[in-house]
Amino acid sequence: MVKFTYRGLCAPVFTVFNKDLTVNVDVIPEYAKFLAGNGIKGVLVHGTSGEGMSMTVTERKSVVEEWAKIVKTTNQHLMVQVGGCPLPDVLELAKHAEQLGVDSLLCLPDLYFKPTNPADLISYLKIVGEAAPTTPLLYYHIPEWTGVRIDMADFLNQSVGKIPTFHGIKYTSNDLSGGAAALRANDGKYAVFLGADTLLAGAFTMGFDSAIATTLNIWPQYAVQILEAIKANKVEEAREIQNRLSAACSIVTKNGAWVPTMKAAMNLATPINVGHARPPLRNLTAEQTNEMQSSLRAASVL
Ligand SMILES: *[C@@H]1O[C@H](CO)[C@@H](O)[C@H](O)[C@H]1NC(C)=O
Ligand SMILES: CC(=O)N[C@H]1CO[C@H](CO)[C@@H](O)[C@@H]1O
Repeated sequence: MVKFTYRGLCAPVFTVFNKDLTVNVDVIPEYAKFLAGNGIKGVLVHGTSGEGMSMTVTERKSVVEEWAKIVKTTNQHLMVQVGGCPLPDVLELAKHAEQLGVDSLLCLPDLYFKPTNPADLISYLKIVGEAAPTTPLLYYHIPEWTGVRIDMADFLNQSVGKIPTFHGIKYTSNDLSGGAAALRANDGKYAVFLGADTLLAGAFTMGFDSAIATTLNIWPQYAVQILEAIKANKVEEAREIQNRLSAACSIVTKNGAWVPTMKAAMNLATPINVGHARPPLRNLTAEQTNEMQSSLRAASVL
């Protein structure tokens, strides 16, 4: 029986691209140490923030190899997203990750032949799980981007006993009611990682204990403080920090898509330069980046 005990915060790391948009793996050790130094005990590689779906299999492997090396030093939990490409590639990435000894796998649904009901999704994840039989597997629910709108509580209940390595989901949706139902599925035995930066305080209040949020790269202290405040029943404090973080998110995302704007914010706010996003994502103009910088300063988050 494959165990999965990791709970808490996990940073969905960006892939660092050079100026010519080739992958840069040399920054990874410094990036891992920066996060570890800020209290981040887990990382997710090749999620949405990591642009895994914009990379070749070879590139994805090279990034995972570097993270697998450095987490041996930083003792961070290493979760790797292996989906979002043709199933044979998904299986190859899952096997590769398992061989490197990563701590868990996260998997998107097929993005073209989408599952339309829990049974379809369970049979897909079963195939993925069989490719990495000793590594815990989680499903990546992000309906706004995948268009896969399967009810998570229903899916989780139906999945019980069907996929030996299956342990939970990343729940990226603003529907907290559906998230709370997912927490209660299977008598609360599955891990449910919230993936919504602006809902941390609300979700932690409702019983979530785990999150994978992009801003953990940029302002790791905020989510850490929100979680601690809720655990200590300091609701006002949690709300105040959440408001500051949510205000920062609206400034950052004002002039573009989530990933390129968040990468620009990371470059402004931290010593780590993650470069630009790959097409089809469009990065910001110099004027937009300057405006972001002055607005973040005015909001006292830079
Ligand atoms: C899932 O199972 C839990 C019990 O483990 C139950 O309370 C809940 O109603 C079920 N939800 C759905 C949507 O089937
Ligand atoms: C609009 C803009 O700033 N585009 C830039 C995005 O990033 C690439 C790669 O660094 C640049 O070449 C573009 O000029």
